[in-house]
Amino acid sequence: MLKQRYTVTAALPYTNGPLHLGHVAGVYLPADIFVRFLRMNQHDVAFICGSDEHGAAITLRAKKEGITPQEIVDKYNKIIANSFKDFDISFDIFHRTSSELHHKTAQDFFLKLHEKGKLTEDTSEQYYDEDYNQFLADRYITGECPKCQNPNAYGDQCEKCGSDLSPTDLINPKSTLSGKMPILKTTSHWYLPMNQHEDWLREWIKNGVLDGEKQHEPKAWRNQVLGQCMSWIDGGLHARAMTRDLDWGVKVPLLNSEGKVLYVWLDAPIGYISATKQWAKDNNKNWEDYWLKKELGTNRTGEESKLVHFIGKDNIVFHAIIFPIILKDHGDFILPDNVPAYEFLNLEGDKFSTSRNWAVWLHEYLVRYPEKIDELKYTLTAIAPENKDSEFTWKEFQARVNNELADVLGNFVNRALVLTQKYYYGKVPALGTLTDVDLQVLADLKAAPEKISKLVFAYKLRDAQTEVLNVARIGNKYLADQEPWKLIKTDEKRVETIMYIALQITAQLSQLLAPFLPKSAAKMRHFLNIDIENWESLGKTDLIPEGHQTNQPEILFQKIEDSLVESEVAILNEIKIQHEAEKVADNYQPAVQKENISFDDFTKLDIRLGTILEAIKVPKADKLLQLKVDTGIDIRTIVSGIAQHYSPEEVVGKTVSVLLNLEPRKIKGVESQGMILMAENSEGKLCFVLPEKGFEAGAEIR
Ligand code: B3M
Ligand code: ZN
Repeated sequence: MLKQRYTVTAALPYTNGPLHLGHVAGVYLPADIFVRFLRMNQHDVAFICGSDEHGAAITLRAKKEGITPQEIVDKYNKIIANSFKDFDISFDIFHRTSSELHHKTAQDFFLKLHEKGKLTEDTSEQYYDEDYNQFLADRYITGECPKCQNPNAYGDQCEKCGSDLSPTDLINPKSTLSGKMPILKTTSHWYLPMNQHEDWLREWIKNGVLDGEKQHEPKAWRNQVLGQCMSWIDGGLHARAMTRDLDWGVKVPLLNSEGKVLYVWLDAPIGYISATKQWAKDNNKNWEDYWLKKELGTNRTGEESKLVHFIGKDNIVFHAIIFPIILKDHGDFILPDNVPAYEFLNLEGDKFSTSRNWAVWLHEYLVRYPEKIDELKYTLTAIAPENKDSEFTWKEFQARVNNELADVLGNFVNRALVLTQKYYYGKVPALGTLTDVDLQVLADLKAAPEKISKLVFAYKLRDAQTEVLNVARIGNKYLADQEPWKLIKTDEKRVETIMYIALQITAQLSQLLAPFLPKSAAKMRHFLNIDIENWESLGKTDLIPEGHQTNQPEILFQKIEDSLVESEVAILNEIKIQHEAEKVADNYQPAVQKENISFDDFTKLDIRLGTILEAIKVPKADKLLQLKVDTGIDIRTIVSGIAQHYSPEEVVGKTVSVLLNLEPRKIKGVESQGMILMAENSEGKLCFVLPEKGFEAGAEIR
């Protein structure tokens, strides 16, 4: 195959929070699979990522956590970089946009555009928060969306209807800093006149043609990406400010521009370039090879690189319209060959949300299940939101691991290797006469790599992974049909051929699997005692030759127990309950009496005094205490959300009011058999409802 150079980028995560499974499924994992596949095919790849450390996402988070933006980016850069490393995402570099090299690269880029007259300076009235002495752009301002009436649209975008907005479009604008209505004040900025770029963009995106030359294959772009781009362009592009009045970011490198920084969407994508520069410097490469047009540069070698941006769907316009305009305006750079954008992943029926803590956080998963990395990768690829939003549930995770990884893949590999140990002390037997079934299996095996390659190059990684698993299915069926364990008694020669073929299937699987499940593939190579990792070795029928010594295998995938699913679902339920409680607290109106109930209804409640005998904190739940309570009729366990009001020592020995006949339910894996009654004041403070002296456990309350 002709070798190609690739520059593959994965969206730079904002350092305003840790990564959750949605980020992983819809950007980083597919990018990693694609890159591992390219490397196995000996293509020359630079796999680039880093943290996006500027923009309102960062400064607003810093304000929320009460620490400086620098502290925020340092904190989350570390968490994010570590979780990528632990999850085995194989970036060539994970850089930072706070680095000096990046600031300089972004500033030079801006200056080049400025010198070439590609930016226009314009003065206008913009919203300003007088309490904070700050202009309000992007996420610093909210208001009602003029298109869909969403009351919480941002100054740059309405997340509900997806419209691109500017702060002056908002109805009833409000500062997110002071919460007040802002005033209008004059300021000047540099704008990118995107309206002047509609014609070439249309031709380039729709037909793949740039300056009369074929650049990319538009059919290879995802429909959603083409659709979103064309709807933007057809709706008419507008000039967009490329600078902001802020003190956090890359300073505008012009005279009289104090207090101004580059717009984060001019700054962050250039982060791909500065990261490549740093990587090239550290590895004796030439960054220009990966970014410049082929006729440019000094000591460049070979052909133009193919630039591929893996992103989430909310970043399409920035990567497929704005960044290409900037690259073309600059003049020296290649434009993306493809922009594989992912839809969103949901979690157990709801959107992932950092602010509502509705998430499975990658770094927490890695602490809880450090030995289950490939299990998560497999599931996330199987459900990746390639064409539409999709959903992660713990139940599906369990089913995918148990029914597919363990029962299909693991089972086949284990059978093939264990039988080889048993019959031949681990040595690959000889290939004898082939039957029609053998020939068919070998033909299927030969066809698989090409099929999978095509799917990978079409960015259909879900289907590609399914095809890999189908090879294991072929192997399982082959062994089940041929039954070597029966034949061994009657036809030893035939069994040699069967096992030879089964081992070739196993060896192919160890290669086909490598981009998707690198750790398991490495284990398989170890079982097989081979060290190749090369796609081009595939399709051969003698990947491991007769006489080759294999090793004793181990189980590849442990099954996922129900208890794991239960405890994970319980953690999420707890978050839901907390939310509901917060919602109730928000809507709490003590002055209004609830609807009347009948006396019969009341007598259904079994409320008594109970004495708390023991109390411990529930692990990983900062609001919960697990109590042992003497109710006068029994001693039972009750989980109570009072840990932020009382310490375990404070509650032991207290006699309190308890609702006994509340249906038992599991909280964080512990069954709670009742509820401690608490009084709550308007500030959300809790206290026990206590009896007078002399009243003991078991006394009924009615
Ligand atoms: N930081 C936005 C995001 O996380 C972002 C991407 C930058 S890519 C240059 O959605
Ligand atoms: Zn809207």
